[in-house]
Amino acid sequence: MFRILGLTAALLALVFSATVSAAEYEWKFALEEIDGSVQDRYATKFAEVMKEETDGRVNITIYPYGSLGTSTQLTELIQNGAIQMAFASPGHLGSIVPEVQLLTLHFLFSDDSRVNKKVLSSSEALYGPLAEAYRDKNLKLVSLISEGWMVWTANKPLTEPADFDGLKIRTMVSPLLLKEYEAYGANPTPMAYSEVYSGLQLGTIDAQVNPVFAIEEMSFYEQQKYMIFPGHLPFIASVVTNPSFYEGLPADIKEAIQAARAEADDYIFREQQALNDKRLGIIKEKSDTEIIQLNDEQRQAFRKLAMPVREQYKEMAGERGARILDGLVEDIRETEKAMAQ
Ligand code: 6CS
Repeated sequence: MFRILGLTAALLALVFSATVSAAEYEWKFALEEIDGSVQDRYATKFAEVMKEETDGRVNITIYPYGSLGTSTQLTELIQNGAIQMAFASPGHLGSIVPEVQLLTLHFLFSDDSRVNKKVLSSSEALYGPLAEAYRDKNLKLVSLISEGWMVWTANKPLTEPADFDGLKIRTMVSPLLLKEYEAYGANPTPMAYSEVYSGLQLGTIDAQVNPVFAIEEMSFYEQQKYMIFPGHLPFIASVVTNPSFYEGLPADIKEAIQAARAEADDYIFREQQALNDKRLGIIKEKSDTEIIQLNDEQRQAFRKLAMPVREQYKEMAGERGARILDGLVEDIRETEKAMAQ
């Protein structure tokens, strides 16, 4: 009898505590990266601000890479409403939303990260027609952020296009990425993020490209002798949600999402720079990786080969894609001008 009462009390306590602690909204936020990554830091800040802004009515649980699937699978979970928020990098999402591939074009963004931050948070081309393209695939674009400059890693120096001849460089899976590296003469090999380390180890790929923090946390540097900084593009990621889910939310929760997004965007702009710097220090300390910074002349040789890929983008992304590209080029130019004053 006492045992039964004890059990009932325990069950009641569980139910009671669950009821007391349960927020009105429980959301799942899935990442394409592991604990401690830029996406993890962004989602943690976003969740904190949501909690504050809504007095605890929204509770967000973060699911790091590996717990719910590959990037493409996370996007599918958003599309069918199984989870509420996720990161979707253009390098993977381009297979579903062809227009977003412009965010992987080489030498499109400014060399000034402040300009890119401003453009990514507010460009009309991105939050107008690009967001429409997301909407057509049952995705709502919440935000776009930079996670730091993309860096090539390889077992030989890559300082001129001829160095790419036949190089098996791993790319994310969007089809335009193949064109981008074929333009340099490489043999690009798309694969999931989780397979890159073993691909380098087994020699199925020779090289890969990612921001510094990722090269450190995924240990890619252990398998590569060189890190080459071409300054060809920042790694951009989008934050997405499900459009029907979003539309069904009350106005104050939607406002909280906008506030959380703005605060997390500002926070991550500073945080990713500090994290990338810190992780470069760790790589230098733990390995004898050789660091190469391309000079203007070297960059120019790659830029020349990269420019015609914009036409291939327009073929893949159609009239709307072409409009987004023209609008984005204009927004970057205008922001550079405004910031130079
Ligand atoms: O290379 C990739 O596939 C991944 N890289 C980063 C830095 N984040 C997510 C993405 O899936």
